[in-house]
Formats: sequence, structure tokens, C-alpha cells
Amino acid sequence: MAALPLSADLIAEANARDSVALEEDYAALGRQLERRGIAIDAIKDRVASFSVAVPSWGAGRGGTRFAKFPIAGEPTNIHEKLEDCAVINQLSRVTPRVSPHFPWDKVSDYGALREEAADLGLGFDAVNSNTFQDQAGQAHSYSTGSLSSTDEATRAQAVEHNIECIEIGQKLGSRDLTVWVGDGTNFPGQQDLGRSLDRYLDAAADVYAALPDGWRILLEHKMFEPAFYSSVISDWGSSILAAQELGPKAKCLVDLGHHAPNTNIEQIVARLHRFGKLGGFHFNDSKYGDDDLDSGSINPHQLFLIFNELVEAELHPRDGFDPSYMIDQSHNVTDPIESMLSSAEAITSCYAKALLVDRAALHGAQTDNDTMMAFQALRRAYNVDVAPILAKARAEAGGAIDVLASYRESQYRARKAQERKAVGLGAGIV
Ligand SMILES: [Mn+2]
Repeated sequence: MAALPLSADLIAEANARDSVALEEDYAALGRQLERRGIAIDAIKDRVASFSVAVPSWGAGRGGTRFAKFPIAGEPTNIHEKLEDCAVINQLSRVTPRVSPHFPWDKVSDYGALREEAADLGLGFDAVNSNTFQDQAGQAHSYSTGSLSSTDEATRAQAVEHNIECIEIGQKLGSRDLTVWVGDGTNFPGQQDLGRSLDRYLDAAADVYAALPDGWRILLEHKMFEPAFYSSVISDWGSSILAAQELGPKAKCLVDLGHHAPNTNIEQIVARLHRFGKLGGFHFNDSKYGDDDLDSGSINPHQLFLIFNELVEAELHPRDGFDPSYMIDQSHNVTDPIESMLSSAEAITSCYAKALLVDRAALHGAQTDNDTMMAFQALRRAYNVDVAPILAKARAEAGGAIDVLASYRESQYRARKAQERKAVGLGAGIV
């Protein structure tokens, strides 16, 4: 096995320094939870088995449509991205899978790429197709849309690309294809709203037919952008109707930034689960639109309420409930490794808090229509500082008690700045 990017000694030394305080905090929290009838070790074990994938494109600095400001030492290819993802997993121990994007992550030998990732302690999560931009030398432009284009040859090209992504995913050990299309319109009357969806469904059925056994197609909806008047798969309603029409291997993927402001996303989660169609998540946070800010940075309470529904779903699974959890963020002003470390902690923290909810008290209060006590069942769990549980789970798995401090001590980015070639300037949402 190749050497992992960070020295295990460095993590162990930092942990030795932090372990006395952690043990004190963990014991104190353990006594507090015990008074509520909760065994802290059982929660810690469930936290230890939680994982969330990181996106290959999240390893590089993102940008807006105005500008991108690269940092020294950021990755320029999938190999360097994998190395950075390995750093995140080495420290956090909750991100053992990478979600690749094609054609951005194309290589000539996917078997070798899979081995390279395995040597870094990583596997591959959902493969993401890209029919929202044109590539050099492409026969047909996606300027008219992709799976919903009025041009038959363009639709066929988009179908073919998605099937190629499935084939690559098979070589990488993936089992999900995530499909987000930018198809839509900017002007009333630009396209027929009904016929656009018909064309999308016909083309998506061709992709669906190519899914191997055990595979799923995850339909990712988004209200607007790049299309600003209408989008073909604009919301969870369009998504679930399309998934139901396509068949049992089609599920819906919820990107937290793809809704109208103030949308009750936790209710969408409950609805999709009710009909067995909740297939995955793209975690991020937003203030205005699809901001792709760090998970939990703006509205951690909403993230907790979403996990509250996910824990309910775990307890009452339907149709093999097995969502693919993934971070999908654009790191425009931070070191992407630090953002994903912080985000993985925020996401896991909300999962841990949701596990602390006294479900019997919650359901009892709901049945009795005791509104205040139902709310308090959630609030009591949300108010717990679960940091010692996460840190203990990480340390036991060989990760860092203080992920950001250990990362900074490692000087990893400064070393990569010496080794890697500089990234060019430019604009670009990733
Ligand atoms: Mn997304």
C-alpha cells in the first residue's frame, strides 16, 4: 500500500496532546446523556459507521461566474484530487469515498485509478455525468439542452455520455449514476413545457435501460440556473414523477441548495421517503440560492431537522432505504480541504444530534398533541454539544481529534504548492 499523504505520527502526536481533555469532555457528556437514558458509546458507534462522500471537483477552488481565485498547491487532475481527498479521510475518517465527474476526471485506465484510490484508503461513490457544458471536439452542442433537446442527435449524444459514465462507474466500483441537467428556458414560449419533459423522459428511459443490476439512477432537481425561466427537472415533484415513470432503479437526489428560499426541505425528505424514492443527498448550505456554501455554515438547524427525518427513515426503511450521502460545495474563499473537513464534521454532528432525539417522547407528544414537548424533544437533542462523540469516534479510527489543527500542523498545502503546477485564472462555477 502506498504511503498515505499525512504522517500517522503527526496525527498521533497531536492526539496525545488533546486526548486528556477529550476523555474529560467525553466522560462528562456520557454522564449527562446517561441521565437521559442514552448510552454514549452506542451513539459513538453509530457515528463511527456514518460516512459521506466528497466530490472530486470540491478538492479544487471553486469560483463564481465572475471569477475564480486559485490557491497555490491546489490539485490540477484526478490523481492530485484523490490525494487531497485522502487527506480529508485520514483526518476525519468519515469520507472514505470520492464522487467523480466526467469528463472532468477522465483517465485512460480506470482499473489503475481504482487501485490508486484503494491505496489511498478510498473508494468511489456515485458517478456524475456532465451534459451542461460543451467539450472540445463534441459533435453536438448542448446549447439547445441535452436529454430534452429538440435535436434528436443531441439527445442521443447525451444518452451515450450517460451510458459511458455507467461503464466507467462499473470499472471504478460505483453503483449510482447522478444525473443533473441544466436543460430549461430563459424566455416564456422558448420551449413547450410539456414536450420538453416528454423528450427528457424518453431519453432518460434509454439511460435507465442501460443500468446494470444493483445500480441506481439518481435524478437531481434544481429550480433555476443556468435556465432562469423554467427548468425541465425543477423541483422534487418533477423529480419523483420522473423517477416513478422510469422505474424502481430511479431515485431522487436532494441538493440542499436547489430549492426556493425558505423551502421546507425536511418535509421534502419525508415525502420522498414515504414513496421509497429518496436516493441521495448533496450537502451544502445557502443564504440566497444555489450558493454551495459549507454545510451547516448558514442554517445548521435545518440540517439537523433533515437528519431528524433521515433517522426516522432509518428506523422505518422503505424500498431498501440506502441514501448516497455526498458533499457538493464550491469553496471559493477557503482551502477546499479545510472546508470539507469542517463540513464533514457539521454533517456528522447533525446526524449525531438526530440520534439523540428521544423518539418515544417525540412520538408520544405528537400523539398527545403536546406541541411544546414535541418541540422540546427536538430542541433538547439539538442543544447537545456532540463534538466529544465525533472526536472520540475519529480518534479511535486513527483520525485526528482536532482535524483543522492537525491539518495546519501538517503543512500539507505548502508542500503541495512546491510540488504542483499552478492553476490558471478564470471563471467557473464547479
Ligand atoms: Mn448538486
